[in-house]
Amino acid sequence: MAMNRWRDEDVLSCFVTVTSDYVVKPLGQGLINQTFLVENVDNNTDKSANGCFVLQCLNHLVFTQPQNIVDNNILISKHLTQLGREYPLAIMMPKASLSGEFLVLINGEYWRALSYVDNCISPQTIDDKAQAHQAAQTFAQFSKALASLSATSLKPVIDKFHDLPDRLLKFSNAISNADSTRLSHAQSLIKQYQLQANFIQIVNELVLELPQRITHNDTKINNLLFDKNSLQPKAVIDLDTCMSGYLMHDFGDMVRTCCSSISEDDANIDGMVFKADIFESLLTGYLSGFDGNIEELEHNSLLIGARLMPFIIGCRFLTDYLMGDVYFSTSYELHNLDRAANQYKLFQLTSDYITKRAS
Ligand code: GN1
Ligand code: MG
Repeated sequence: MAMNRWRDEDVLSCFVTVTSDYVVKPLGQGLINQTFLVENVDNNTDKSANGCFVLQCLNHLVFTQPQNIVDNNILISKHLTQLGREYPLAIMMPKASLSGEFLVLINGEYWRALSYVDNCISPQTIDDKAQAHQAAQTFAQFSKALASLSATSLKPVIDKFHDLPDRLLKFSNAISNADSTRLSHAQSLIKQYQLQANFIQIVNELVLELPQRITHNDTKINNLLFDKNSLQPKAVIDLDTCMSGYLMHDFGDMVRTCCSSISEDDANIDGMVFKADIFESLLTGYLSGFDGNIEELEHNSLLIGARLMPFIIGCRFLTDYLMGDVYFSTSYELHNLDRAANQYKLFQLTSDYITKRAS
């Protein structure tokens, strides 16, 4: 998807003086915001040094207070910068508009710009244990670096984002209000989710004790950049949902996106296999990134988090299907239903593996 011509002009002219020097291309795979790379057509090889940057249109139906995202980003990037060599990764710096603003409202839409890191890849899957170890270690380093910033200093961007009781309430409201065709298509999957009362209780009891941290909250593997040549981790990106949370959510989302043999969109779920070796590497990598700075309860919670994230996100896909696809981008009618079935299968496979591992 590309921006409309008029939009290119309107938006670009807030950030650069000669708009004809730049081209705008879609960037990344986000389901919520629209992200673009603004490339300087003056063909220099190092894009980051050549005035290239990332431009993002924030979905203000999802992020009802976009200013909070921007304020959080400023705080995080300042804090990480102050850490100097202690934080070894590249930092996504907010880029001000020509009039000095970090968020601009253009034709009813909110736009912001960020620095761009060139010569990187963001993988969709991880097949290699060493890379899994590195990826988990990198997300852990990110949270560890932010441990010296108070969790309450960040503004909440989406209320109750990974709150299970709240997601279940929304799920049950969606069931009550769904149209009959969608409800009948979803019926058997709804029953499966509803059968998990024991698991839900375990999570509800756990969160009463867990400490709040600054977490990333969207640790999909494609939210990490790796250097194209050295394949070393280069940056943690997509800080939109970075706020107060639990480490088990971050670890769980990594497992969710690295340990399934198929993507979250794949409807062929009979072929799904849980990658146990990748799971073990993620766990050791994550713990090593904290270098001992993790409480015992948090450590133990990681195994619950690995089951929780496919459960919660599957439940959100199913809720959205029942509501008529109002939240996640979809490209066909059953897309959210397929995603929900996929995530439920992953929840089952992860749970089976974790049970087997404990015995
Ligand atoms: C959304 O937009 P994206 O892809 O970064 C969602 C995440 C889900 C993910 C599922 C703000 O993230 O919570 O895990 O889709 N982000 C929001 O692919 O709802
Ligand atoms: Mg995201």
